[in-house]
Amino acid sequence: SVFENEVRKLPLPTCTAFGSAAAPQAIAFAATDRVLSTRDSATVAARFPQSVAASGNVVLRADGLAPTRVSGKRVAALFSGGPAAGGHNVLCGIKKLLGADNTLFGVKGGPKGLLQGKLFEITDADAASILNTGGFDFLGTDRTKIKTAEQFEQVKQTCITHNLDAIVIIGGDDSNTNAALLAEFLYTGIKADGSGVQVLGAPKTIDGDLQVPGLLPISFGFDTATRIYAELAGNILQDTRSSVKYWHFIKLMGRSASHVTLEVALQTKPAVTLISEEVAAKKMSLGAIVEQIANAVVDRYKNKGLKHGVVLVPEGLIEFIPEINALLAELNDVVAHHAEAFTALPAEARPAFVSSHLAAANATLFGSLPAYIVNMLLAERDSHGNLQVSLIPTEQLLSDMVRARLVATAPDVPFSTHHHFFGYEGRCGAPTLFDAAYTWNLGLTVGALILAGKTGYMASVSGLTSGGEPLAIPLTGLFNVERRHGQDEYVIEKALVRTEAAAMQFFVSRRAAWAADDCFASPGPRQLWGPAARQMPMTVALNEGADS
Ligand code: FBP
Repeated sequence: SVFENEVRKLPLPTCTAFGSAAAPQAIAFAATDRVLSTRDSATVAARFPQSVAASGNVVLRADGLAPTRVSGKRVAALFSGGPAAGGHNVLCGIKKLLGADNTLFGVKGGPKGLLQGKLFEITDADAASILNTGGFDFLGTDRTKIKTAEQFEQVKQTCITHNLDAIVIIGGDDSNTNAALLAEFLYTGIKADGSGVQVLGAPKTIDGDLQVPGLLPISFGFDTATRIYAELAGNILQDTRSSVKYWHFIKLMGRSASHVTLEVALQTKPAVTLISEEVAAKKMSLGAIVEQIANAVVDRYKNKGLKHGVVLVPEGLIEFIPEINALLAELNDVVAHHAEAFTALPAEARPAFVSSHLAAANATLFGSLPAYIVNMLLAERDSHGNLQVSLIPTEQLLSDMVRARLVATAPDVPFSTHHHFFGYEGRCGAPTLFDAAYTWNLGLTVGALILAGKTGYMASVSGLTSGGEPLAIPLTGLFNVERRHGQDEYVIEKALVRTEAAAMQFFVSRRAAWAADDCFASPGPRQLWGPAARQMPMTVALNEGADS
């Protein structure tokens, strides 16, 4: 189609480190003066001795073109977790850098496909057909966490069967943790000559919570998703200003951090935006949040006669409300301690059973929640132990509670509502120019790391406003140890919205004006050409020090 042809022609800026844009070449890497550490570095070094000894947790940067051409490498790449726009370009970048004298395989169906050895060779024609397309459908993806000894052996078997030299995991924080565990496990003794298999990561997630200050400004997929949500939210802001009768409650995806919601708020300026991290920092109760929204509804009506507005709700909010978090912690314990009795009960009997084991304050809060929330709080967690927040209708909960409050305190204020959840529609759109170029360069960086024989690193491109600089971040330098399900687990801490960060401060200084009257912006569809196409995410630009 015409659209497809035009998208294929999207200019993809290439970091100068790779030489010419038309024929990017392998690069050498050198140590920077940045050594990563966390509070648990000593424990991590003991668990990952080979990786830490090799990298010293030192960040690497490009150091000129590679002195010799490496050939004959066999590399397998997979997607892990939720889709994010630009994943296909990572594959194209790797393929381009590896060239015809190395082989790139795609792993079908995510980490599970790696366990099952579902590999196929990616050809130049494949790469040409997926360049600049959204989605992860070329390979597929899943959320299998590689954790048991048997699973690690299965991966080893796949490496041996396909004579692999390297594995690339394109994923978020949990997936990159898996990459580091595999890098250590496969460090030596896998191939006939006693050598190991390299494992590299690429930073993906629309949630934007995989960031390393000064080294990794954002994960890929965030820009595309937030521009799609901003277009949709902008359309609703324009609609409700036209029909002047509805309050729209919009839940925005982002499992934990509120980066997506903050970005969409900056792009569209709605009346009310909740930021989970601020709710936690200010220890706000559910009642206090409801009061804040209700006050905006009342003030807009009484001061300006406005019966409409938009409320942005981050998907992960519920877990950040301290009293709900405390309830969830006790709930998880109760369900774990009484697992047999709990699972034997029919679904409708479970809330009462759980409630009878809760402390009084938690039981009261639990009892005050509507059934549609209670059922989700008791629902099964995903394979990483996460509450499935995308299935919890927080937007409905808040609007129901605001309505109840208005009925009791301001019955004359009109309040008609609609509810939306923008999530899946943002993950697979054709990548923005930012994501297309970013992922292409991430792919080139991963390819260069493979040819340079590196393992246990996550690729990054920093200096996004000034041409881009390929970097390699040692994954072990990011790890902390967390106690989960009675065991120590190595985790990359999610980068949450920092309430003191420039982007948040920008929002805080303007939100009262956005609440008082209609000040919204409707940014329209994402642009592939022209000045708007070159705009980077506002949160990233502000946090990186761009002018407000
Ligand atoms: P990743 O962290 O794997 O990229 O996934 C992010 C996300 O889109 C979250 O925003 C959302 O909560 C979750 O995936 C939904 O998961 P699923 O696709 O399994 O419904």
